[in-house]
Amino acid sequence: MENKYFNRREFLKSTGKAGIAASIAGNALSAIAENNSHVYTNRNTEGTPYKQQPLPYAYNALEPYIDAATMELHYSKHAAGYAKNLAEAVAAENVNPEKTSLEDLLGNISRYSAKMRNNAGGHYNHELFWKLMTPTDAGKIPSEKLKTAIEKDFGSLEAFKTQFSEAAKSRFGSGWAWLIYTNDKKFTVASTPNQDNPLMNISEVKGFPVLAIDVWEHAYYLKYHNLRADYINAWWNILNWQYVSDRWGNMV
Ligand code: MN3
Repeated sequence: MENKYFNRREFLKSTGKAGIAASIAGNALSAIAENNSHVYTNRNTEGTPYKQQPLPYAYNALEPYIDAATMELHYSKHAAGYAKNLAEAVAAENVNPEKTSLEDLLGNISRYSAKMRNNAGGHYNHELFWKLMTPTDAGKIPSEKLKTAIEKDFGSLEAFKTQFSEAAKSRFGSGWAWLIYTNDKKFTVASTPNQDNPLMNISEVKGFPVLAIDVWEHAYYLKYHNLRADYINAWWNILNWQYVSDRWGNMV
C-alpha cells in the first residue's frame, strides 16, 4: 500500500524550498528547476507550443518595414524547419511534450543534443518574434508600468532603444538581441549567438525574454541587403509594445 506521508516527505526533501513554493502556488513548475535562474520561465501564463502556430497576420502585413517575400520564406521555410527538426529531436531524445514545457526544456538544454539546442531555440525564438510584431497602429506604445520600469533601469525609453539596437547591430554573425528581465527583477539588454536564448541554462545572460529581434540575414537580406542597421531602425515601427507590456505584466 502506498504511504502518502512518506512520499510527500520524500518529495519535500528532494525538491527543497523552491519545490514547496511551487507546489503551494499550484505552479506548473515541476521541481526541475535545478537552477533558480529559471524560475521566471514558468511564470508566463501559457507555455509556447512545440508545433508551429499560424502567423498572426498576412505575409505582406508588415510592409514596407518587412517585405512579403522575406516573411513568407522566414515563416514557411526557416521557422517551419526549426519546428520540424525540433519534433525529430524530441522523438529521438525521448522528450514528452505533455510533461515537459518547451520553456523547461530550454532551461535544461545542456542535457540534450546540439540539434535540440538549435531547433528548440529556433522554434521558441520565432514563435515569440511573430508575436512581437504587429501591422496595426494600436499597441505601439508601452504600458505606463512597463515604461516606468524601463526608465528606472535604462534612464529613458530612448536610451533603452539605443542600447538594444546597438546589441542587435553588433552581434557578430547570426543571432538575436534581447530585452531580458532577470531574476533580481532588473531589465538588461544582451545578444546571443545562433538560436540560443536567455532561457537556456548554457546562456551567458539568463532571464525571461521580454522582447527580441532576429538579426540572422534571412530576416532582412532580401530587402535591406547588408544594411542590418536599417532593418533594425525600421523594425521599431512594427514592434507590438502592447504584447510586450502584457507579456511582462503577466509575469511580474
Ligand atoms: Mn529567423
